[in-house]
Amino acid sequence: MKKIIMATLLMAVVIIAGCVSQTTNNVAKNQSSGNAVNNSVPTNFLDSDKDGIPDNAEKVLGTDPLNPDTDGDGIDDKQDKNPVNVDIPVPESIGVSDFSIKELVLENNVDSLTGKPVSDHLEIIMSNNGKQNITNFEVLYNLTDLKTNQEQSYLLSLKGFVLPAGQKKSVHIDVSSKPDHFMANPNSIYYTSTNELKVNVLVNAPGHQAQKTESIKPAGGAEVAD
Ligand SMILES: [Ca+2]
Ligand SMILES: [Ca+2]
Ligand SMILES: [Ca+2]
Repeated sequence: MKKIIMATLLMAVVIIAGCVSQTTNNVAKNQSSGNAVNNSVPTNFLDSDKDGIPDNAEKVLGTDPLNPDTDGDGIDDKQDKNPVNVDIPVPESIGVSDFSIKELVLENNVDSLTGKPVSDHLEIIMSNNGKQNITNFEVLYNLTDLKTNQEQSYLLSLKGFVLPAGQKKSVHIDVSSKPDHFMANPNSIYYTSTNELKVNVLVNAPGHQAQKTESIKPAGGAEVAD
């Protein structure tokens, strides 16, 4: 039922956006017969990630305006019947048991260098107990709103992330572009819900035993650090 509602909502938003876009084009055509032509796209109809859904419609749908494939399952938002849920099977990687998840930090995050508070985000602290650096990580995480039972899931490839041999290091999933930070959907329930959330995480790395954990984010929303 959720899928049907989501698909219908998506279709309605896209149709409305399409009509408005057509109207905008017509205005531009009409203007072209005059002296002045304004080719700039009104802010309301910007489609930053070019997935066919305007940024403001993505906010209504709960998808990411800067990511054409919000949930990372390989199907772009406009074609995806369930754009905030990974619909493909994600098997657990198997192999050497050399890395572990030390902690899943969901709020009151702290900058590891300065010790100062930073905005709430999903942070996975991992440890490599082996003698080889580990790369090519992939993270699947599920968010469940424990009041409404709404669920979302996202698959992220941690390109460029290295977990050095014998060391501990954090992966940050947020809206920052710093090193070791990976893109979160700013319109996900992590940021939009103020209810208690359950977060499940699966971390895969080819040739290494997958690691899983879960934790609860207390009610109150994602606070921005001062
Ligand atoms: Ca878009
Ligand atoms: Ca998008
Ligand atoms: Ca998708």
